[in-house]
Amino acid sequence: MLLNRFPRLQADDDRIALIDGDRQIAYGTLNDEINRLAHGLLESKEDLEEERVAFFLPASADYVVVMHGIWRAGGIAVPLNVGATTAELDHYLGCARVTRLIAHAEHNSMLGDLCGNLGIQLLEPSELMASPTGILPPIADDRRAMMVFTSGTTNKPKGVVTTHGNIRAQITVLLDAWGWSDSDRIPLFLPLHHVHGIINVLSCALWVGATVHLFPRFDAPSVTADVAAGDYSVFMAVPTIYVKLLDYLESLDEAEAQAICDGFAAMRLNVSGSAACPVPLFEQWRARTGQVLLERYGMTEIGMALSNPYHGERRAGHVGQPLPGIQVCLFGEDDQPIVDEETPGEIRVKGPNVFLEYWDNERATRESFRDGWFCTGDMAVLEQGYYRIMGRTSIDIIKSGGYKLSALEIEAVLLSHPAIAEAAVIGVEDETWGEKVVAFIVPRQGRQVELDEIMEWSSGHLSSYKIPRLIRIVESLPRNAMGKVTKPDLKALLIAGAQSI
Ligand code: MCA
Ligand code: AMP
Repeated sequence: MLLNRFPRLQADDDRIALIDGDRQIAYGTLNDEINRLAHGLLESKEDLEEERVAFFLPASADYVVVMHGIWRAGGIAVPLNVGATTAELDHYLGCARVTRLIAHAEHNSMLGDLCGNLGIQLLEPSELMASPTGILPPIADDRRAMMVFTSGTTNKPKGVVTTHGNIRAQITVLLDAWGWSDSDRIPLFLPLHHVHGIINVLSCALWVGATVHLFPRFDAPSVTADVAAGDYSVFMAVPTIYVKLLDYLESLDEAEAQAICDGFAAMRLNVSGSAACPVPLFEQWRARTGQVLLERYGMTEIGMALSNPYHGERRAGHVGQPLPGIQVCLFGEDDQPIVDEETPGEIRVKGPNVFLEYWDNERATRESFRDGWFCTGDMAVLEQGYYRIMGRTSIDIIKSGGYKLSALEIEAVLLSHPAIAEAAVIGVEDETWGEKVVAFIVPRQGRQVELDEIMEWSSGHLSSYKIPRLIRIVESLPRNAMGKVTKPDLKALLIAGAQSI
C-alpha cells in the first residue's frame, strides 16, 4: 500500500480540514505542508526506516502536519503530552530512543537541556516545512507508524506501537459504524497524546474529509459558544467533560443555557467514552439536550472494540456490541471462553485494530496476549445482547478524568521523596472525575512530612492529572499474611470516613 491513504489529503481538495484559531486550512494546503515537512525530515534519505520522531506540540495545524509528515517519510510518530514534566519526558524520549524532537521555539528552555542530555536534535516545524517537495517512500501496511505511551501495571508507562494498517483499521471501522461524512464538523479539545483525540476525533474526521475545530484544551465557555452557534454536527468527550458541561449549563441564565442545549440537540451524534458513563449522567444529558449518548469502549492498544449502535437502542450503562470485523470474547479465570450471558469475564480482543507490540518490551507484549487474543484487563458481562463493563482486573489501574493512571507510577514518585518510607495509592469513586487519586504515606522514622511539600514534589515529577488529590499520613499500611498492602482495606477505611488508619 502506498503513502497518503488519508484519501482526502490531496493536492486539489479545497474543503476546510482544520480551524486553528483564525486560520482555516484546506485539505490541499495541509497536504502540501505535510509533503514539505516529510521532505524536511528526510533530508537526503529515501526513507526514515522507522526512526522515532517525537513532537511536543499543542493541538494545532502544526501538530497534524508533523504527525502526517513523519508517517509519509516512514518514521514512527511519538506524540508527547504537552503537560508532561521533564522527568516524564525524559522517560518517553529515552524509552522510545527518539532521535529528533519537534517543538515550537517557545519551549526551547524546557526541552533544550533534556534533548542535549539525550543526544536528541530539537527542531521547529517551520524549518522542516521550508523544504521543497519531491518523491516520498512507499509505506507498507505492516510498518510501525505510531507510539503512544500508556500506563499499566508496571511503574513506568509503556510505548504502544501501532502499524499503518492498525491505524487504518481503527479509523475506518468507525466511519461506517458512526455515520461519518465530509459534511461533519467536530470540535477537538481532548489531549492529543491519546487515542481518543488522535483516532476517534482527528483521524476519523480527516480521513472522511470533515472539518475539525482545534482547541488548545477543554474550556466550557469557548466550546459551548460555538455549539450554541450551531457550528458542529458531532461531539465526542469523556464523561468528566459531560459532567462539567452540565455544571456549566447550571451556572448560566436559562436563555443562554437553552441556546447551548439547542446546539447539542441539533447535532447528529454525541459520543461518550474512555471511562464509564454513569447511568444518571446519561439520563441527565438526555433530559437537558435530548441527545442519547452513544457510549463505546476502547483502549490505546486496540482503538475502539465495542460500541452502542448508531441506529438502534443505545443502552445506558452498557457499551453495546463488537464493532464490525473486531472479535470480542469474555474469558473466565480458567482461561476458557464464556458462552453464557450474565457470566462475567475478562474482555479479550482480536482483529486488524490490535496493536503490534509494547516498544522494546517483548515480555510485556508476550504476557498481554493469550492464543492470539489481546487481554485487556477489563471485566465485562453480556446482558441481553449488550456488554456492560464491570471494572478492571487490577486495583492498580485508576481512571481519572478519562486518563488511565498507574498507582505504581505515582507510588514510585512518592517513595523517591526522602521523608517517605512507604506509600500506597488508590482510586476512589468520584462523581466528576470517575475516580480521584488518593495516597497514603508512612513517614520515615523521625521525619516530618509536610503535605504542601509532598504536593509540590508530586507536581515536579508527574503531569497534573496524576497528582494525588488527597493525601493521608498514616503510621502503617494494612498488609496481608504475605506482606502485601491490602488496598481494598484502605479503600474501605477511607469510604467509611476513618480519620486514622
Ligand atoms: C484536574 N483536576 C483534577 C483532576 N484533573 N481533580 C481531580 N482529579 C483529576 N484527574 C483539578 C485541577 O487540579 C484543578 O483544580 C481543576 O481540576 C481544573 O483542572 P484542569 O487541569 O483545568 O482540568 P480540566 O482542563 O478541566 O481537565 C479536565 C478534562 C481533562 C478536560 C476532563 O482531564 C481531559 O481532557 N481529560 C480527557 C483525557 C482523555 O482524552 N483520555 C483518553 C484516554 P483547581 O481548580 O483547584 O486548581 S483513553 C483512550 O484514549 C481510550 C482509547 C478510549 O477509550 O478513549
Ligand atoms: P487507555 O489505556 O488510556 O486507552 O484507557 C483504556 C481503558 O479505559 C480501558 O481499558 C477501560 O478500562 C477504560 N474505558 C474505555 N472506555 C470505557 C467505557 N465506555 N466504560 C468503562 N471503561 C472504559
